[in-house]
Amino acid sequence: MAPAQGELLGRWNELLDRVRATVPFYRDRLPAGRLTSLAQVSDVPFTTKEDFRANYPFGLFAVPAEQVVRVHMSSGTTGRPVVTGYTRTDLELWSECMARVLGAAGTGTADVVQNAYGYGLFTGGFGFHMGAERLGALVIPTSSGVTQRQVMVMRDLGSTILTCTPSYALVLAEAVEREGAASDLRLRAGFFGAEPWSEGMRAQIERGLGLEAFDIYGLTELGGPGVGVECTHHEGLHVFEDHFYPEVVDPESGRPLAPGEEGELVLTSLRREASPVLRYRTRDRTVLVDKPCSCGSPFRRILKLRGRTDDMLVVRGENVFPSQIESIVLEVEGLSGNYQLVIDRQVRRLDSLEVRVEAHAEADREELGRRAEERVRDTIGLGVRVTVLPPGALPRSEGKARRVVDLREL
Ligand code: DLL
Repeated sequence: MAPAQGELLGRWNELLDRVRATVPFYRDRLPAGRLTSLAQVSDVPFTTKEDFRANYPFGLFAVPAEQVVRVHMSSGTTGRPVVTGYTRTDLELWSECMARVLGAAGTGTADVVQNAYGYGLFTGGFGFHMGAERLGALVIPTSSGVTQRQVMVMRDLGSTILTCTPSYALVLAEAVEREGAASDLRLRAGFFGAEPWSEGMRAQIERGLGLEAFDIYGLTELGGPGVGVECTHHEGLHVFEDHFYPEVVDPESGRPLAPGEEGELVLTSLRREASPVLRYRTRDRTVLVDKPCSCGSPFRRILKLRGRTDDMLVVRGENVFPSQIESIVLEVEGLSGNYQLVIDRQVRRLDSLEVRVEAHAEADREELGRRAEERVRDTIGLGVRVTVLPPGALPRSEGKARRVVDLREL
């Protein structure tokens, strides 16, 4: 059940007391006193990735080292990694959230969960593993990669649920097609997240693997996957509000936005013991929806994430998000979800954006490219070059895909 306002306020105050007593970083910056209404949450200072880096590795931990039983890390592309810790209770809470995630597709003891998220420092592998075990499903910990073996396992062991990044799901779909294995599969649902993906990509994955695709969101700073998941209506992700307090703010001013307005997601972990985090600026763009969902869940939704504020490309002064281009290009019949955006600045020192995208099969690639260019121009008013490549021409990813190649020397 989603907590009532009074209960939430109690949790906030308990959290504030706890971190003031245990984490010098929070003690020094939090306002004194207790909150008397949730409206005062916006007076609590934000926490950022830079704060995690500045307190690397254990500076933000709120329990003595003896109580920490696990850490996970995310490296990102630059700088010090983010470290997050778990007590035994944290692992329990996390596996409870992950069981709920998998429960969105009714996962149970009869299911065979093929977990192709990476095991290791990345939170994806272990998170899904614990959730599936908690539900009593059979877990196959394939981890990511070794694509041919994934297909073999899927077929021979009768996997019913697949968990991996959406870009890797596409790679698996291609492999299934290559091997003509589709009719031997028992897959019925998949949980895909860890990177932005569009509705067009969902359609390709569902078609290629014969399953219902659920979007799942989370991040290392908040303990990994399991912040929220779609229900079978697929109209946004329900945030587990008994564990996480979501807000959407204006990315520039930090001002809280009303439900329905698009901005940056800010998250607070209400219960984590080892690594609590208050008002974390996720840099992820979404909309908070406070209308009830027809599934009857008490938890509010965030709309499918639209990319990160720091992924925004500025091309000739226009703001463009890779996921926008992805959805537009995928509306062109015959193009696949394997794409890359290449930005360069050569001709008369103007930025150029080239979309490299693969065709599904033999096709008139020039004609497809022209159609995609037209559609991008009509939708966002930006002139781009679309180069359509034969199937298999672009690099494949086993985890998060690298979508943007920036060749500008800025
Ligand atoms: O990606 C945790 C995770 C694992 C989520 C497995 C879902 C499934 P990080 O490596 O710390 O953690 O990356 C977190 O990935 O801030 C988003 O930018 C992005 N991201 C995660 N889930 C989604 C999603 C894991 N469903 C960062 N849609 C986040 C869009 C997502 N972006």
